[in-house]
Amino acid sequence: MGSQFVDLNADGHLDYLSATFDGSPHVSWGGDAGFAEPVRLVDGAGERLLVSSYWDYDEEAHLTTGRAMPDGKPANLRGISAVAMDWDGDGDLDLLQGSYEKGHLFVQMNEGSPSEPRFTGKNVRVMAGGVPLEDKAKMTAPRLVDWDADGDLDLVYGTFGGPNGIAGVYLLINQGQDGAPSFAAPRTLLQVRGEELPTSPVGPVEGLYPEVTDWDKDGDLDLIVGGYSRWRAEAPTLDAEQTTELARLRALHEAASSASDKLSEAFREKLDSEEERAKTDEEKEAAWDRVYGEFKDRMDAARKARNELQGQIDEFDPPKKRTPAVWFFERG
Ligand SMILES: [Ca+2]
Ligand SMILES: [Ca+2]
Ligand SMILES: [Ca+2]
Ligand SMILES: [Ca+2]
Repeated sequence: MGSQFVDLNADGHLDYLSATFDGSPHVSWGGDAGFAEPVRLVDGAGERLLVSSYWDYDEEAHLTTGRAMPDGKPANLRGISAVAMDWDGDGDLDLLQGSYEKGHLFVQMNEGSPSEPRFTGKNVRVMAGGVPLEDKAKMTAPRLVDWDADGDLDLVYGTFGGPNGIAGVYLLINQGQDGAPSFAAPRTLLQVRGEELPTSPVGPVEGLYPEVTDWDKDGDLDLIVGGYSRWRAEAPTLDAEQTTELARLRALHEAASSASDKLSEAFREKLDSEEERAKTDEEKEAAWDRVYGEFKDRMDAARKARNELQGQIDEFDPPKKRTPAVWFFERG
């Protein structure tokens, strides 16, 4: 998430940088033939870059480590966004990582060269207004851009929101010197509460990822924000006949759901009993194929009948929806 096209190894080809829920930034190196398979970015010691918590593919478990933390202590903080920029102005790209939990930002310096990045393996906490940046709305998806056109990079970030906080996009103005950024306390660029459901996906209320660019080419920077909208289409006013029809559809839907559930149960029971008799993995697989083959058409038909009825009901009584989209916010 928080992905970026950037030439991370200064070879003239754009690379694709992205962090994921496994807790580490990944890069797809660009070349003449396009992009390579993504690989995890590593530090100078060859260890994967991360904040603290991560998914370990060998152990198949969520683990935490303090090795990259400023205080050396493991914490429940997973890096899910990453962006490269020259933080200290020495000509090579450094890395900013945002954590999902608590919405912190960490910077990790590159002590290699533009063409051979070598990251220190130690994260430094990003401060805002003299205190560590924290946002209870979770997730910081950062972007660095000269918002106030004074020649230095300012920081814009979006948050997740949801039940634990209000989602928004915030601005940290850089008040520091060249090569030593120092950010003021966050200013709100956009804040959404999502208390009332609109009748169309008019804007994002959750999981806000901002991009900053002069979209309408009028000379100032605007926001492009990806996220989720929660909405519900306006319910039509039903006459007596439609009200009766809705009740009839609901009864049919209930019956269809129950029939579909019973069929799934019967499938599961038969499968369990046949698998119990199977002695080898091959026999188990054959049992699955046999029982699934026996039930598949009927299960598909039952699901289809139920879904069609739901579609008819939705026209009378529109459901709540959560739609991902991208919105443009013009700078006022
Ligand atoms: Ca490159
Ligand atoms: Ca640098
Ligand atoms: Ca600036
Ligand atoms: Ca503009």
